[in-house]
Amino acid sequence: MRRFASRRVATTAAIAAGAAALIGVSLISTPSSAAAAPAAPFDFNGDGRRDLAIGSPDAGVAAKAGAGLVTVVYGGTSGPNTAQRRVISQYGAAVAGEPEVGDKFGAAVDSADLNKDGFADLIIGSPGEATTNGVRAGTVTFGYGSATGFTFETLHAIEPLAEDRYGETVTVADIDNDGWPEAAIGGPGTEYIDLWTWAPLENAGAAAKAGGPHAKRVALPGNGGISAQAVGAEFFKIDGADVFGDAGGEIVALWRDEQGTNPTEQGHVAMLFFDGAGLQWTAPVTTTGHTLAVGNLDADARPEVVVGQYSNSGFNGGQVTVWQAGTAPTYLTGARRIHQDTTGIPGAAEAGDRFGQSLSIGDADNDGFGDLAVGVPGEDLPGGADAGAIVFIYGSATGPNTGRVWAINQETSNIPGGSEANDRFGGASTQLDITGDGKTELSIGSPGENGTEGLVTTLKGGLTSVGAAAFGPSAVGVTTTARLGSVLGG
Ligand SMILES: [Ca+2]
Ligand SMILES: [Ca+2]
Ligand SMILES: [Ca+2]
Ligand SMILES: [Ca+2]
Repeated sequence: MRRFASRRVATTAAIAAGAAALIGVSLISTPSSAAAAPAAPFDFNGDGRRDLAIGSPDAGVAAKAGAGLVTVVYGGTSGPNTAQRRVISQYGAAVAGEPEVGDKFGAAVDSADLNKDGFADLIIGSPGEATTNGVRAGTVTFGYGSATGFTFETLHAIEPLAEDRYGETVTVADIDNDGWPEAAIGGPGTEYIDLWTWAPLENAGAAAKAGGPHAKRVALPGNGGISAQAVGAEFFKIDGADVFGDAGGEIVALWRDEQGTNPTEQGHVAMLFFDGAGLQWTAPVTTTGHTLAVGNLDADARPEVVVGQYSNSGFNGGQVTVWQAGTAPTYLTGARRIHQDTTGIPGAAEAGDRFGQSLSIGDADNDGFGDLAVGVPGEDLPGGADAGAIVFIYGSATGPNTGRVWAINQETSNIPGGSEANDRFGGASTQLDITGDGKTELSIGSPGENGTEGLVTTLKGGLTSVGAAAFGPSAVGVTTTARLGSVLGG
């Protein structure tokens, strides 16, 4: 595990810093257009249909292995429209920097209309990017949407350090409920989150709301005997949602520190919130887990927090834990665990299934209850080992309804392709209303399809396999090393 003696000083200094650190392209700000109605997340061209943002951090670009790229496929009336797309990388002049081996551009993607101009903006993490501070310090690129494409701005952490891997996890939430979303950026070598916003939290209510992005650093909370400075995350995930049900958003953080009693599994979940005067953390809950999703599975006032633990050491084959929003100090309660030996869940729990490696929440049938897609990319099928599957669990008034579950794989009728060894169908998923009809489509990544090519499969809202479609890298003009579907924004 890494430990940086300089971390304490750097973190303290950075909290006092407020200026955006810029590299490459010039700052872009459009305060005059801020009167437009904000676009929904992932609607980059503002046409009312969500668009797919697909990260390919392992893709080679300009002969640089693992430089990474992002493919945006715009939404159409019948699903993703592969004829209308943008391929984004550091090759060329549009995005600052150059493709370099291991940049991992696209390792994380998320979206919000950060500048409120009516077009959703794209947040892209490049955790492998070297900066003047060292290797794998990491950067984040904002792509500002428009009717015709994107303009880009690349930023790094306030005080980046080697091995921070800044940008390996990104999310959005309007944490101070002022109508301006905050973009939150973290990395597994950090003990902090940077919040980037057009409206500084300190200026709540002030007239000067534009002119960003501005950054503010927030240290992770200490936990028990572990000081905040000693928290060195082996991994780090963040997701934003209004877990408190009070209109302002919270940022849920899941991280694993290096001093737990079981270092390979010990992790923590805590939520960052704004109390009107400043940022606060809830008391961390100790947990195991590696993946995170937040969404409202029971249509009450507050979303659920779902953590996936896909290793074998907690429950053989993996499991997910669903928490209800609760009261102080942790604000989480009623942990419910679901795995493949749970009654109603298809399949059987087997070592290496990786149940919970990916999680997404949408509302496929538009009944108000969020629906949970659990990736099982290590599931063996007649077509081969690690062919992979999705277990789709509909929501209900009591949360995930294990009596209404659908197992989806490439042996399911109407699903394109066939299940083959190492396809890893379900390695990622996202649920977005791509067609604009109110029902979310389920898009599934198979990063191991045809070796390094990968595949993205989209099922129409409902949910139904009828009319399901899939595309690989050649259909969207990207390299056959893309492992398309490794990362799906949403
Ligand atoms: Ca769109
Ligand atoms: Ca925008
Ligand atoms: Ca805000
Ligand atoms: Ca539903």
